[in-house]
Amino acid sequence: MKTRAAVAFEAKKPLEIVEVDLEGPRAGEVLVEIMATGLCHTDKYTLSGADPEGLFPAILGHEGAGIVREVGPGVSSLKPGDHVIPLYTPECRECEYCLNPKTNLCQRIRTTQGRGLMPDGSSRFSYKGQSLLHYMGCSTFSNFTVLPEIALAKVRADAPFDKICYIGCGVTTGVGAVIYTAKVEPGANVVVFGLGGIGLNVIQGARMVGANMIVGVDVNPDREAMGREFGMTHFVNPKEIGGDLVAHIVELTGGGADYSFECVGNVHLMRQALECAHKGWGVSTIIGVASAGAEIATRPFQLVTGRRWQGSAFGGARGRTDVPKIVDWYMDGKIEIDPLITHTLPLARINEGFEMMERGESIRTVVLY
Ligand code: NAD
Ligand code: AHE
Ligand code: ZN
Repeated sequence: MKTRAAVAFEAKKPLEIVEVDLEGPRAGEVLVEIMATGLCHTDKYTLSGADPEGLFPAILGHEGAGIVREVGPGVSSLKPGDHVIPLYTPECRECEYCLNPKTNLCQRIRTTQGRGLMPDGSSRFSYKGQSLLHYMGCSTFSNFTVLPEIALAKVRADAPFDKICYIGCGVTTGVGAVIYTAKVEPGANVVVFGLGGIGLNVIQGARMVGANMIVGVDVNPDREAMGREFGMTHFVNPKEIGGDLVAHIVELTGGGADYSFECVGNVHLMRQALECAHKGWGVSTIIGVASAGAEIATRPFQLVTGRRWQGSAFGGARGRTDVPKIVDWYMDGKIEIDPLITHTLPLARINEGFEMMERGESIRTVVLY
């Protein structure tokens, strides 16, 4: 079939909206009509050329929601008409990783996914006879896409696509990092570095579990108002405090954060986030994706004296199990999504969404098909 897509032909170049060819689903695969997709900072990172797994030409996008239109042979858990959210972290429920309760990182199709291919090692997309690569197993910047059955969460049919697409990455990553990865307890003091599409969801996750202080750190003063709306109790702009940021946060929190989160992708902030964690027990979680070649550093004494450093991918969520629950939380009013979607655009204007992200004007832009 033909479908409209925003294609990344090369790194650092705007996406081009063209009609591409899409092959139907093979065994274990599903054809999905994407109804809406969010623009995540990770798409921009890959387009920048800094991602070692950023291969071109490709169809980017990994934060979508849509409807199953056709299933390939052997697909048993989904049928045409089902509403779904694509999962860049699949859940096969059979691999060594899925069977270990300590991780959400299903590895069943990780190798081919990282090479921009379907599990059988081929692509379903092409343009003028040239093969186009998939991205993060999702390629939601195409109106129709093909995914493995294990990379789709079935969700309730009354949830609006233009909001729940954000659960495909940002919401789950932020809220999940608090609940599933860090397991923040009621009464904890939490510090969040970076109040963008991910950090604001960390804030609402911390509010949801009953955190005490929720400190937001951002160089963009415009982020303070939204942070407070989502439960932030204190705002720190590093540009405005005189002196050392870590010392400032340690003092503000009465000894350091019980839990800190880095939601920017900056290795210097990762260090500050670790070092502002409380001596003896503070846990710092890295969410931000740093450029290839970047490395983190700290004095090992920071860890010897009881701080712990960890990371979180897709909020530690097991997609097919947890994503439908997070959709319920949204529909039941337990978490908010609507105010974070600051802009909507048609596919033809998708590049404007990345420009607004660059200028710090948007939290989330959603493309509506
Ligand atoms: P975003 O651009 O919406 O937000 C980034 C925020 O960081 C902005 O508010 C910006 O003002 C702030 N910031 C930039 N430099 C800063 C500094 N020096 N000090 C303080 N604040 C600073 O990005 P996003 O969509 O929220 O994504 C954030 C990061 O998380 C990215 O690196 C993205 O790739 C990553 N990410 C990781 C996962 C995962 O599963 N681990 C999932 C999604 C996104
Ligand atoms: N390909 C990059 C790493 C990108 C990365 O860390 N991705 C996160 C999700 S970001 C979503 O916006 C992730 O889930 N990582 C685990 C995994 O298996 O990819 C690089 O630098 O190589
Ligand atoms: Zn993302």
